[in-house]
Amino acid sequence: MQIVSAEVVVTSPGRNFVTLRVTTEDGVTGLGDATLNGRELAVRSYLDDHVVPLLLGSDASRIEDTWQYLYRGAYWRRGPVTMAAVAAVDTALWDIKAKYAGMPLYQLLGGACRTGALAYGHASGRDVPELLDSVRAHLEQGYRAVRVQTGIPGFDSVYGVAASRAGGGERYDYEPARRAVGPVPRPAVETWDTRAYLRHLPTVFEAVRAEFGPELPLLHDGHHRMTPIQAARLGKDLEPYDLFWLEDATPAEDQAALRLIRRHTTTPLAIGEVFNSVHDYTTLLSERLIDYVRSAVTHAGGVTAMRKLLDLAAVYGVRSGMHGPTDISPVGMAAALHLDLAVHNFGIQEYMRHSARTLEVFRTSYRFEDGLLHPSDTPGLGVELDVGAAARFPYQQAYLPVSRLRDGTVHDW
Ligand code: CS2
Ligand code: MG
Repeated sequence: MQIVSAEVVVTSPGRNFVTLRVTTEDGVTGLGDATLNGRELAVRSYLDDHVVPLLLGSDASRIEDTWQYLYRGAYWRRGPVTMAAVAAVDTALWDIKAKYAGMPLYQLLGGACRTGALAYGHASGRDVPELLDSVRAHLEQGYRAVRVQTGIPGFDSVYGVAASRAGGGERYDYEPARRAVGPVPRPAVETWDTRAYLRHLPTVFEAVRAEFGPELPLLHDGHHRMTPIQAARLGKDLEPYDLFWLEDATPAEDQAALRLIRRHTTTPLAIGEVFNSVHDYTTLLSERLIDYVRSAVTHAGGVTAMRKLLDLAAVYGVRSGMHGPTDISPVGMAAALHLDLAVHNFGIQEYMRHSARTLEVFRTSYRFEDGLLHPSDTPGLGVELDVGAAARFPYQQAYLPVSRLRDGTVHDW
């Protein structure tokens, strides 16, 4: 199972993606997602300049050993660029192993624990009536759980809120990365005020529960914008609306801060989309300060590392809620779905559908039916990359926005 080639494909079919394609001497190929929103070319360089040369001639079947070689062997470990690169190699090797075995990846991971993975989609509106329409549209598309984000009176643009209904139709697509334009391209700047947000949000959930009743699982993303005491207050204020989770209430690299939030509220907490290692979670898990782990295969070191993280989470009764916005490519999404099926402590899977253009480049076989996602039984991950189609969409520089308070101070976005 010797690796004879590995190439990094950067493509922009509507948004940027970085994909690693590894080929063995038998012509079997494996794919890994290495997309890091707004920093794509740094991962491409890490792979092209430092990882691909090490892969050539090595044995594709040695997945754990390759992971340790790239992680421990580099001496400089962790960090989003490194771990996205390691993740891509790891995922590609699992894809290859499953193809050699003639099995869908979830079978190699122990087989299915459930019939499908409950998915949530992103409902949003610039105001409450538009949000209610968006929730309705998601239910019509088959979603059985929705994330709720709205505009705040007095603010032009708020995290998680689509600027308009795409094409005037029923889709409400939210894509935070924006194409950089101008002679010195810079990220867009958004204005933020946490107090205005804290006042407004409970009224939004009141309206959504009044319209859709108590059953529908509702989620919300605070996107790292609160202090611990503000998050504690929001968690308490939202208790009557029975959230499935409140995500990223604080910038959680300060793990101990979660003790304060936890002391004050029973609203379930989800954290970790920007983490890239199990070590980012040790206090959060061992002290049971969170309920859901938000890491993605793409950013946390691949299938190998994600499986270990979820197994550790299971010891503390914490469940999965893998990150799945459009910046997780269809390859990263497929890898997540195989794990979703195979781990016992699955919670929910975020699923923002990719655009038709993206799906021209990535030929997927997973399905979304009755609110559940299903990886296919195709051997491997079940995704193929059309390299010719990818070449038609060259990389376009794009950045996530930056937040500033009204006085100009940079704030967490
Ligand atoms: C988000 C993402 O899906 C989520 O929960 O927080 O949309 C996030 O903003 C992007 O992945 C950033 O790249
Ligand atoms: Mg999030």
